[in-house]
Amino acid sequence: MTAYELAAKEYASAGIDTEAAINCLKDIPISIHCWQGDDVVGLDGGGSLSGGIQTTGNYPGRARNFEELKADIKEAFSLMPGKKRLNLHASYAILNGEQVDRNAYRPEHFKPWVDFAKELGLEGIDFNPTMFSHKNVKDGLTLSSPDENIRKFWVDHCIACLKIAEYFADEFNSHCLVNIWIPDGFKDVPADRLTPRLRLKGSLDKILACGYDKNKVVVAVESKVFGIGVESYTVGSNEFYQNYAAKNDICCLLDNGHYHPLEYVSDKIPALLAFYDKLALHVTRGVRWDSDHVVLFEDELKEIAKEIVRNNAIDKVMIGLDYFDASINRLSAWVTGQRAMQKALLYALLIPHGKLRKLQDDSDFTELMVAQEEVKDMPFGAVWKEYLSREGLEEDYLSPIRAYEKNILKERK
Ligand code: RNT
Ligand code: ZN
Repeated sequence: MTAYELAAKEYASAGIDTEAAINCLKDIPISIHCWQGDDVVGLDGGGSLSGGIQTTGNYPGRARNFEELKADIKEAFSLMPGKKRLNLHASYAILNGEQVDRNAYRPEHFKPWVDFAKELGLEGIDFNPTMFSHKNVKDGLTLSSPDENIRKFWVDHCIACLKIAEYFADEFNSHCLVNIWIPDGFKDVPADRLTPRLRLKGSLDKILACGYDKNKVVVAVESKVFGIGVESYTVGSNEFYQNYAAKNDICCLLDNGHYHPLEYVSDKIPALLAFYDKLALHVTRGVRWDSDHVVLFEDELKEIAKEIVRNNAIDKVMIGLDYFDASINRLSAWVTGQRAMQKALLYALLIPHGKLRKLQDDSDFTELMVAQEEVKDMPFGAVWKEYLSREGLEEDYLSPIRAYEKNILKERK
């Protein structure tokens, strides 16, 4: 018997069908962020990274242009199992020298990305207005700025993004998630916490009133607790966006780096599922702060995956990745995080949730604890390896990445 056959038998005796788990996993789409490849620099020359987010490290080989970024994405994606979507920021527009600002970007500026995503056989493209790294981020503010012209510029940018999103949805016959995140906030104690939020509310109202097609485009708002240099106050806080989303029938995006370190996004997922039929995630790994470390196969990631799987929310939760590490090989960072997400989903698919739920409902917390511990030493690794081989992949992704580094990345100075 192979290791997988033995594992399948052991899982079967615990009431788990490993074949069903593998078949389910391969169809769960993960939206992969383009910005791990170039340290969130973008291609539109908007300016150096701002907005209270930071990449640290100077590992050689950063993609410096569209061609290099495409080549790196192609190589990295070829080592990732499962269904993939591409998550683009507006700052990755292909302008080809045209003098056009972000408030006037058009679908054609993203056609090269559509062609590329089709070439890779991706399921779809997700999109993000880029309201940082740009001269119109005035005093750290965008959609909440007291300057009406600044607000208008970014409202127009978001509306342009919604049009581009409709184009993506049409091209792939798949929804496009448009995630609105702004860096707006203050370093020190504000004199007024309400008015900036009312201005943000007004800006969002204008964006949503543009008449986008809700069947094609899913709009989400991403809250945050603080950023570097904006420690004291964030306009787009969790309470603000959750209420805004609920009242305006849009979607919340939870980034698990955007809460206090002892708050768990895994617990927020079922709370929101009680009210929303769609929910989006930025899966990341914050170390002491929103540091955007590479996602690893860790406890909180497993809990996040469990909440998606055991609540039958695979079709409701849109999983996206959001991390950027410039201190290690960027392709390895990409693949490690994506595989960790897939591992966590597989792990969750191999848990006897029905049995555990019954123990909870019967208040048999003694057996529940024991049974949850037993899950941890089931032969998960053998099923993971089987899944990889069915996806035409090996466990070792570092060797091909090392070869790529030697042949391609080393040439980039
Ligand atoms: C910032 C947010 C945001 C960005 C990306 C680049 O804290 O997490 O999602 O990381 O949009
Ligand atoms: Zn995020």
